[in-house]
Amino acid sequence: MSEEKFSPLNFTEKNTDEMIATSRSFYLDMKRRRTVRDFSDRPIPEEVINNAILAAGTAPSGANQQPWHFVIVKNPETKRKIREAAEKEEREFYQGRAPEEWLKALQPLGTDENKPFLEIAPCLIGVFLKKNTIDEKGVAHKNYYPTESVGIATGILITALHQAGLATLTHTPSPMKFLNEILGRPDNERPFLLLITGYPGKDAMVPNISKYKLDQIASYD
Ligand code: IYR
Repeated sequence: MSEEKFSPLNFTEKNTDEMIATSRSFYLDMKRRRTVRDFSDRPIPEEVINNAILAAGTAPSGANQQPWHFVIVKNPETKRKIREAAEKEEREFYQGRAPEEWLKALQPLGTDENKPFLEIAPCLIGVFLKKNTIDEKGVAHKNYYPTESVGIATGILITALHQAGLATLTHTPSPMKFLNEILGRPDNERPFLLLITGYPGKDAMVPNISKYKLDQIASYD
Protein backbone atom coordinates (compact mmCIF):
# COMPACT_ATOMS: atom_id res chain seq x y z
CA MET A 1 0.00 0.00 0.00
CA SER A 2 1.35 3.45 -0.87
CA GLU A 3 2.12 5.81 2.00
CA GLU A 4 -0.39 8.65 2.56
CA LYS A 5 1.00 11.90 1.12
CA PHE A 6 -1.15 14.23 3.19
CA SER A 7 -2.23 14.24 6.81
CA PRO A 8 -4.69 16.43 8.73
CA LEU A 9 -3.49 19.91 9.68
CA ASN A 10 -2.95 20.19 13.40
CA PHE A 11 -4.38 23.72 13.78
CA THR A 12 -5.33 25.26 17.11
CA GLU A 13 -7.69 28.18 16.73
CA LYS A 14 -7.47 31.13 19.15
CA ASN A 15 -10.44 33.35 19.91
CA THR A 16 -10.31 36.99 18.79
CA ASP A 17 -9.34 38.37 22.22
CA GLU A 18 -6.55 35.84 22.50
CA MET A 19 -5.34 36.70 18.99
CA ILE A 20 -5.25 40.39 19.76
CA ALA A 21 -3.53 39.91 23.12
CA THR A 22 -0.96 37.48 21.71
CA SER A 23 -0.13 39.60 18.68
CA ARG A 24 0.22 42.69 20.86
CA SER A 25 2.46 41.08 23.44
CA PHE A 26 4.58 39.54 20.67
CA TYR A 27 4.94 42.97 19.06
CA LEU A 28 5.88 44.58 22.39
CA ASP A 29 8.48 41.92 23.04
CA MET A 30 9.96 42.21 19.53
CA LYS A 31 10.08 45.98 19.94
CA ARG A 32 12.53 45.40 22.80
CA ARG A 33 14.95 43.57 20.51
CA ARG A 34 17.99 45.67 19.76
CA THR A 35 20.98 44.96 17.60
CA VAL A 36 23.89 44.86 20.03
CA ARG A 37 27.57 45.46 19.26
CA ASP A 38 28.99 45.14 22.76
CA PHE A 39 28.94 41.57 24.07
CA SER A 40 29.92 39.86 27.31
CA ASP A 41 32.19 36.80 27.07
CA ARG A 42 29.86 34.84 29.41
CA PRO A 43 29.16 31.37 28.03
CA ILE A 44 25.65 30.57 26.89
CA PRO A 45 23.81 27.22 27.02
CA GLU A 46 24.37 25.19 23.85
CA GLU A 47 20.83 23.83 24.04
CA VAL A 48 19.43 27.34 23.53
CA ILE A 49 21.43 27.70 20.32
CA ASN A 50 20.35 24.27 19.13
CA ASN A 51 16.68 25.03 19.85
CA ALA A 52 16.92 28.40 18.06
CA ILE A 53 18.44 26.71 15.01
CA LEU A 54 15.75 24.02 15.07
CA ALA A 55 13.18 26.85 15.15
CA ALA A 56 14.91 28.51 12.17
CA GLY A 57 14.80 25.16 10.37
CA THR A 58 10.98 25.19 10.57
CA ALA A 59 10.92 28.15 8.15
CA PRO A 60 8.99 27.77 4.91
CA SER A 61 11.30 27.36 1.91
CA GLY A 62 10.99 27.03 -1.84
CA ALA A 63 9.86 23.45 -2.61
CA ASN A 64 10.75 22.64 1.01
CA GLN A 65 14.39 22.43 -0.04
CA GLN A 66 15.56 23.99 3.23
CA PRO A 67 18.51 25.67 1.52
CA TRP A 68 20.39 26.64 4.67
CA HIS A 69 23.30 25.50 6.76
CA PHE A 70 24.31 26.94 10.13
CA VAL A 71 27.83 26.72 11.53
CA ILE A 72 28.08 27.31 15.28
CA VAL A 73 31.46 28.80 16.12
CA LYS A 74 32.70 28.78 19.71
CA ASN A 75 36.36 27.90 19.21
CA PRO A 76 38.53 30.95 20.12
CA GLU A 77 41.04 30.21 17.35
CA THR A 78 38.30 30.10 14.69
CA LYS A 79 36.77 33.31 16.08
CA ARG A 80 40.20 34.97 15.91
CA LYS A 81 40.59 33.96 12.24
CA ILE A 82 37.12 35.28 11.43
CA ARG A 83 37.82 38.58 13.18
CA GLU A 84 41.12 38.99 11.34
CA ALA A 85 39.56 38.30 7.91
CA ALA A 86 36.46 40.43 8.60
CA GLU A 87 38.45 43.42 9.85
CA LYS A 88 40.66 43.26 6.76
CA GLU A 89 37.58 43.55 4.51
CA GLU A 90 36.01 46.20 6.73
CA ARG A 91 39.17 48.34 6.71
CA GLU A 92 39.01 48.40 2.92
CA PHE A 93 35.32 49.22 3.09
CA TYR A 94 35.55 52.07 5.59
CA GLN A 95 38.83 53.47 4.24
CA GLY A 96 38.00 53.48 0.55
CA ARG A 97 35.46 51.13 -0.97
CA ALA A 98 32.36 52.60 0.70
CA PRO A 99 30.76 55.57 -1.07
CA GLU A 100 30.32 58.74 1.04
CA GLU A 101 26.55 58.32 1.02
CA TRP A 102 26.82 54.83 2.51
CA LEU A 103 29.20 55.98 5.24
CA LYS A 104 26.79 58.80 6.05
CA ALA A 105 23.91 56.33 6.37
CA LEU A 106 25.99 54.27 8.82
CA GLN A 107 26.92 57.23 11.02
CA PRO A 108 23.94 56.92 13.42
CA LEU A 109 24.96 53.31 14.13
CA GLY A 110 28.50 54.25 15.11
CA THR A 111 30.07 51.29 13.29
CA ASP A 112 33.68 51.15 12.14
CA GLU A 113 36.24 48.59 10.98
CA ASN A 114 36.94 47.26 14.48
CA LYS A 115 34.99 44.11 15.27
CA PRO A 116 36.15 42.96 18.74
CA PHE A 117 32.79 41.26 19.32
CA LEU A 118 33.84 38.58 16.84
CA GLU A 119 36.28 37.30 19.48
CA ILE A 120 34.50 38.38 22.67
CA ALA A 121 30.99 37.00 22.05
CA PRO A 122 30.70 33.34 23.05
CA CYS A 123 29.02 32.25 19.84
CA LEU A 124 29.01 33.19 16.17
CA ILE A 125 26.53 31.49 13.85
CA GLY A 126 27.59 31.38 10.21
CA VAL A 127 24.44 31.26 8.09
CA PHE A 128 25.03 29.74 4.65
CA LEU A 129 22.70 29.71 1.64
CA LYS A 130 22.78 26.52 -0.42
CA LYS A 131 22.50 27.49 -4.09
CA ASN A 132 21.85 23.84 -4.87
CA THR A 133 21.45 20.52 -3.11
CA ILE A 134 23.75 17.65 -3.97
CA ASP A 135 21.90 14.31 -3.98
CA GLU A 136 23.26 10.89 -2.93
CA LYS A 137 24.58 10.34 -6.47
CA GLY A 138 26.53 13.62 -6.35
CA VAL A 139 24.15 15.36 -8.79
CA ALA A 140 23.44 19.04 -8.07
CA HIS A 141 19.80 20.20 -8.05
CA LYS A 142 18.99 23.90 -8.16
CA ASN A 143 17.27 25.29 -5.08
CA TYR A 144 14.34 27.64 -5.64
CA TYR A 145 13.99 31.02 -3.90
CA PRO A 146 16.99 30.40 -1.65
CA THR A 147 17.43 34.09 -0.72
CA GLU A 148 13.84 34.46 0.41
CA SER A 149 13.99 31.12 2.26
CA VAL A 150 17.24 31.83 4.12
CA GLY A 151 16.06 35.37 4.92
CA ILE A 152 12.92 33.97 6.56
CA ALA A 153 14.90 31.33 8.48
CA THR A 154 17.33 33.97 9.72
CA GLY A 155 14.44 36.13 10.93
CA ILE A 156 13.12 33.20 12.93
CA LEU A 157 16.62 32.52 14.31
CA ILE A 158 17.00 36.12 15.50
CA THR A 159 13.51 36.03 17.03
CA ALA A 160 14.15 32.71 18.78
CA LEU A 161 17.43 33.93 20.30
CA HIS A 162 15.81 37.17 21.42
CA GLN A 163 12.88 35.35 23.04
CA ALA A 164 15.33 33.03 24.78
CA GLY A 165 17.00 36.07 26.37
CA LEU A 166 20.08 36.53 24.21
CA ALA A 167 21.26 39.52 22.22
CA THR A 168 22.23 39.29 18.55
CA LEU A 169 24.05 41.24 15.90
CA THR A 170 23.49 40.61 12.21
CA HIS A 171 26.93 41.12 10.75
CA THR A 172 27.66 41.21 7.04
CA PRO A 173 31.34 41.70 6.32
CA SER A 174 31.55 42.22 2.60
CA PRO A 175 32.72 40.25 0.73
CA MET A 176 32.52 37.31 3.14
CA LYS A 177 33.70 34.45 0.97
CA PHE A 178 36.47 33.97 3.57
CA LEU A 179 33.85 32.25 5.74
CA ASN A 180 33.74 29.28 3.33
CA GLU A 181 37.44 28.74 3.77
CA ILE A 182 37.64 29.27 7.53
CA LEU A 183 34.51 27.23 8.24
CA GLY A 184 35.20 24.55 5.60
CA ARG A 185 31.96 25.00 3.68
CA PRO A 186 31.63 23.85 0.03
CA ASP A 187 31.38 26.15 -2.99
CA ASN A 188 27.65 25.55 -3.51
CA GLU A 189 27.07 27.41 -0.24
CA ARG A 190 27.16 31.20 -0.13
CA PRO A 191 27.76 32.94 3.21
CA PHE A 192 24.52 34.80 3.93
CA LEU A 193 25.45 36.53 7.15
CA LEU A 194 27.17 36.04 10.45
CA LEU A 195 24.93 36.17 13.51
CA ILE A 196 26.77 37.08 16.70
CA THR A 197 25.02 36.03 19.88
CA GLY A 198 25.51 36.11 23.63
CA TYR A 199 24.68 38.29 26.60
CA PRO A 200 25.15 42.02 26.08
CA GLY A 201 28.11 43.69 27.77
CA LYS A 202 27.28 45.12 31.22
CA ASP A 203 27.26 48.72 30.02
CA ALA A 204 26.18 48.09 26.43
CA MET A 205 24.89 51.18 24.66
CA VAL A 206 22.66 51.22 21.59
CA PRO A 207 22.02 54.04 19.14
CA ASN A 208 18.91 56.20 19.52
CA ILE A 209 17.18 55.09 16.37
CA SER A 210 13.50 54.42 15.85
CA LYS A 211 11.26 52.22 13.72
CA TYR A 212 8.64 53.50 11.29
CA LYS A 213 5.00 53.75 12.38
CA LEU A 214 2.34 51.45 10.95
CA ASP A 215 1.10 53.93 8.34
CA GLN A 216 4.65 54.43 7.12
CA ILE A 217 5.24 50.76 6.40
CA ALA A 218 1.78 49.51 5.52
CA SER A 219 -1.27 50.61 3.59
CA TYR A 220 -4.73 49.12 3.28
CA ASP A 221 -6.07 48.95 -0.23
N1 IYR B 1 29.58 45.60 7.01
C1 IYR B 1 30.02 46.83 7.64
C2 IYR B 1 29.18 48.02 7.27
C3 IYR B 1 27.77 47.99 7.65
C4 IYR B 1 26.81 48.02 6.65
C5 IYR B 1 25.49 48.09 6.96
I1 IYR B 1 24.14 48.27 5.48
C6 IYR B 1 25.07 48.13 8.31
O1 IYR B 1 23.72 48.18 8.64
C7 IYR B 1 26.02 48.10 9.32
C8 IYR B 1 27.37 48.01 8.98
C9 IYR B 1 30.13 46.66 9.17
O2 IYR B 1 29.71 45.62 9.67
O3 IYR B 1 30.64 47.55 9.84
